[in-house]
Amino acid sequence: MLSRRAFLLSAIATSAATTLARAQDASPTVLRLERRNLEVNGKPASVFGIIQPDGTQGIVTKVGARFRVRVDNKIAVPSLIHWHGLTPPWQEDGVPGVSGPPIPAGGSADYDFPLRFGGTFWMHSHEGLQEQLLMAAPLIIHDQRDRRDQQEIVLMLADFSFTPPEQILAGLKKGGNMPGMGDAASGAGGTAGAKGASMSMAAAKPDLNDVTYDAFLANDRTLGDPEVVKVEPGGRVVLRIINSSSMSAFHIDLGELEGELTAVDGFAVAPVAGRRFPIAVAQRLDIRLAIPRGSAAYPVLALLEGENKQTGIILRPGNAPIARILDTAATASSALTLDLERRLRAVAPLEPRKADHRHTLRLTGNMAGYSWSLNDVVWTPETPPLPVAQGERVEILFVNQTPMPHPMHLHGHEFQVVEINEQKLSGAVRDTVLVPPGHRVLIAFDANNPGTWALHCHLLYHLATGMFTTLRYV
Ligand SMILES: [Cu+2]
Repeated sequence: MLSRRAFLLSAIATSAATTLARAQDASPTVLRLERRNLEVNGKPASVFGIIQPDGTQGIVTKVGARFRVRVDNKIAVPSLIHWHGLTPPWQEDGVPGVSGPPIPAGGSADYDFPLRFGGTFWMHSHEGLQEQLLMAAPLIIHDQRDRRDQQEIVLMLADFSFTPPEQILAGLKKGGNMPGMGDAASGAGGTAGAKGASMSMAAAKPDLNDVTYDAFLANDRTLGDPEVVKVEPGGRVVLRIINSSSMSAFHIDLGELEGELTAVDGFAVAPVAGRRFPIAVAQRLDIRLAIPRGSAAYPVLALLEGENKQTGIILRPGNAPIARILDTAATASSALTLDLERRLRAVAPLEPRKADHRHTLRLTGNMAGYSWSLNDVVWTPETPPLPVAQGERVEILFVNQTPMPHPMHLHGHEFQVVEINEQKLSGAVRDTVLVPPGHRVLIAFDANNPGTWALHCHLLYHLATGMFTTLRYV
């Protein structure tokens, strides 16, 4: 039996331990939704940010930890943040009107769930058009793949316009910015003549880049004043590239360096060596690089698909001289294809199993009014969710019947790409897949996270005008 003194000491120790545990419990990572100022093309720009009190953008954490976060809404309007690629309980998924109400101005919300897997993820507002104003940040989860001897470099890509997003959307609805669609009255770029020319090409060429942007940003900067990252000559680097653009896909161009793609959307793939890798909106790429022992600087560029615009950062070993790189390339890049997607092989594929259900989602749109849809249904909160049952292996077939590519994103579940144009494969596990015009992409996932989940095109103005649905199971 414990003496009274021993009992008291032990009780004090227990209570101290409990207090300590509570203190740790009681201190979630705080993320503030804030206004912040950037300089873009030499002009001031007011944008949003998701920032910790110490100035860190977003979060770096580790697998197995809990995602314990408090979001403080310090902007003047409601907002809600989605943890892109994570698998929280559905009420913490951050989609206004689907997972819960937005956080009012001045309000806050708490999140607490376990992190099942590591990798490169991101967070962004799912409220209105806030994502266009850069309400987005990295969400990096370290795991056993991370090595002490490699330098981690996050490269966040974004498209930027001085035109307010509501005005961009209004312009799109009037048909102004859409090549091959409607009049050019409100066009941010091009003359009526140029529009006429692109109209005649619309049938033959995919329609890319609905919106004409003022700048493309890499870690908030343009090539006029790029971020220069110090690297070790002979050192190892892992690039974590996040395409947080609202509407823009890129080709990553490593220039003289050959990289090794090791993960897409956070999930490991059998390594693919190369100098150029496509990245659709909302996707991520983890690319390993070996920095040579020379004395040259190495730009990592992102080339806008179908155009000659580019952005990027510079890797600088030692004091290597840095040459100015223009934000306009000599030639236009091509449209993104699924050539790489076809070659990707998941390191940890879904376990083989026959699907219980297959849903077909035709990607559809009415170009005249800039309204986008799934199976010709423009989503409203009354649209019935896709029926799914817990424990099922579910397949979703995306059939793109429009002349535009659509990056399709499923919330709350990782999926595997299992067929492209009726060709079976054990493709990448990921959360966002590109479906080019005329293509059919089949994904499979396990219904293991009950709730109501968003499934949508990640092009912001497509999502905002109806290319969205939900699935629900309990
Ligand atoms: Cu779309």
